[in-house]
Amino acid sequence: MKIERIDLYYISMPLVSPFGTSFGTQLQRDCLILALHSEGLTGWGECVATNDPGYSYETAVTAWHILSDFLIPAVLGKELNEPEQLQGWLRKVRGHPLAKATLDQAAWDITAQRDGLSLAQKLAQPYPEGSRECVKVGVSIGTQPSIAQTMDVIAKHLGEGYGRIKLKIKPGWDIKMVWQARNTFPDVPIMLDANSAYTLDDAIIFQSMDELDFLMIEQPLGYDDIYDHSQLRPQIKTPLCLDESIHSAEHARYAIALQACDIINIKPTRVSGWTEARKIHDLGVAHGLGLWVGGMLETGVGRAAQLAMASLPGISLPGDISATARYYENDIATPFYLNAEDSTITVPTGLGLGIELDMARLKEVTLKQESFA
Ligand code: OSB
Ligand code: MG
Repeated sequence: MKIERIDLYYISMPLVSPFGTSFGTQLQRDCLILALHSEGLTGWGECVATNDPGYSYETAVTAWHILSDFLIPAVLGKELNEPEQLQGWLRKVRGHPLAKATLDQAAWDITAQRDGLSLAQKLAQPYPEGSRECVKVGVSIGTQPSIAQTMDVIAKHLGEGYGRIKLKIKPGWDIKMVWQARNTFPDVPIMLDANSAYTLDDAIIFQSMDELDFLMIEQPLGYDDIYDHSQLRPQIKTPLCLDESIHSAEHARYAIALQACDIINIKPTRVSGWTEARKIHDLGVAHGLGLWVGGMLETGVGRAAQLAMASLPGISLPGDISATARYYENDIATPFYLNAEDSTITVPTGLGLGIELDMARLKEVTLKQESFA
């Protein structure tokens, strides 16, 4: 498939409620949407870099620059047979995994469509078990103005049918809040995400949570650290999960060698895409790690691709992949719904991502558009 044309959209969409983390609060989500055209088919990708460099050094603006000046020129006109070829073409560009993953997603989508497969089926080809029809999901709850409001938001999402809750923590918004959550909801699977807000000197804070039976603590230490996490892990009972500091299968290998984590949050977007995410999946399975698929408040475009990743057989824990209504009132693609009876979302079965873009809505939220041919 010759890569004939690529369209890039910079979009901005209002979130249904503000999302607070240790690096800031978001009311509006900026991201990029990419359309890759070949042989009458269109593959879609979403770049999850947002307007500020809080989670990653990449932003929607740096991703636009890296995509339009380097990555798109490196792939235009190339003959795409399988999506695994793509990373070789992008290798000259150091870093910028979120920008690279945008093209990677579109390449997986379009080749799955060509093969007459859903993205889940295409990703699952190496595994005799195949992919799952439904994936277990939970909801990630941002920091709230008060502990009482946090308990209300947890209760609301449990009422909607979510069976696993993730709470964002940061210094000053941790011990009291999480004790209250455990006391109020003694049987609910709860996990914590610090988004790199602590240092090794804070070990005592995590030790004070040892008896609270949390599923995991995600990325407590530096966004680029692996070593200090390996020092923290034997000091605490709660399983340790890495998010921010794993950018490749190589990083996963370092983390395994250092015994720095029990669990990896696989965000395909954070590791340059689905090819690399599957390598981490395989490595995690081989070493007995817990694995799950995280999110970045994706639109339906990114959400469909998260669901396909989460359908792979080694994914063992519920993902941060909630129903569309938890993020957007009016999305740019087919909405996803929660199966409330078992806290799952059904993986799309259509070709590729298996979604339909609402082009009118996409235009409405687009701030900037450019085509490359
Ligand atoms: O650390 O997992 C994270 C959202 C934005 C940036 C980072 C993270 C998150 C989430 C939300 O936790 C997950 C989701 O529901 O998409
Ligand atoms: Mg995280």
